Amino acid sequence: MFNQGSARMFSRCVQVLRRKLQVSQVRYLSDRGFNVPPSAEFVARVSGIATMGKLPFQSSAAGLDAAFIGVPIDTGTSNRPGARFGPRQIRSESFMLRAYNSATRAAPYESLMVADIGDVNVNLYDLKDTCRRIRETYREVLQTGCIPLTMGGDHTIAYPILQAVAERHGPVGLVHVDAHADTGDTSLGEKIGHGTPFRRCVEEGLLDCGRVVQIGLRGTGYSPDNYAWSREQGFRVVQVEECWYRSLVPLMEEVREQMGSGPVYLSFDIDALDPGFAPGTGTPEIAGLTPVQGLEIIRGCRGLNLVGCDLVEVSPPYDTTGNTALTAANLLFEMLCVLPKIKYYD
Ligand SMILES: [Mn+2]
Repeated sequence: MFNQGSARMFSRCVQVLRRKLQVSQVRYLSDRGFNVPPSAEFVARVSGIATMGKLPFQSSAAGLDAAFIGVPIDTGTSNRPGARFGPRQIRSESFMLRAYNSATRAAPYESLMVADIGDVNVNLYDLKDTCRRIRETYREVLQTGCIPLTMGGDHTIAYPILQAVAERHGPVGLVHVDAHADTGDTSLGEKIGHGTPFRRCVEEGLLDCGRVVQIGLRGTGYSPDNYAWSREQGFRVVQVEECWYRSLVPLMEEVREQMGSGPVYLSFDIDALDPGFAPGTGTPEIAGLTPVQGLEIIRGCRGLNLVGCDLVEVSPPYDTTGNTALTAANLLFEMLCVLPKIKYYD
């Protein structure tokens, strides 16, 4: 006979069994009611459908605190193509990710409901129409209160994403990590491309310009002061030479002060990293940041009021080892680990 007590016991046993068995392909919920990816202790790392971090896929952002979302375009790129394959390669390499951050002791899957919500249905033949599709998709995502963690795609996508973000939050602070300022006016006569998104954002009042920092800028320029326009807008520009040979922990203390408590968007172009570490990208520049400095920047965003993050410009055809996409997957996990309301173990 089943009384209430034994029914509870039975349900508890099923839960424990389910955790112990963890049959391949089965996504499960933890006792706490959050999505938790299956552990490679029990489910072969290489098995399963390639969602980001092996999280469940769901088709909308409803009910989520944060969502991974892909924007597979490279039609805005000026040099090497291939970033349209970025989201799927990042997902593939993300199978190495585990559930906890060993360094910061963040436990994202004990505090937020997270899933992979697939890709924006882009138009590969029309970049402006793609921007419209991105804007409309992000509007819907943001309406649910979900924080988007975007896998690019070339950097053009930051413009329509920030249009949707500013519509919801007002002008935002921006932590922009990149080899390039991406503040060009036009390229080949075109206003929309991966070298112009932040100029468009400023023109439309999407950024709180005193709360913008650009980190890692370098390379040859079209004029002696390639970053004059950024500085004129009130951006803080941290050229890569200021980053060489040093920890960026002190810089990030200043960045946190600059950002204050207002909403902040984090946009990380993988080409900020040295091409020795991340060769799979569209417009590489030598003498870049190290992966360690990349981690210091993202971990230094802990405590900010982050309302969205992206990791862009991974180009798998130039990523012969997969390490660029692997780095991108890890950086995206680190972004998840610094979102507001994340639980940390002491
Ligand atoms: Mn960029």
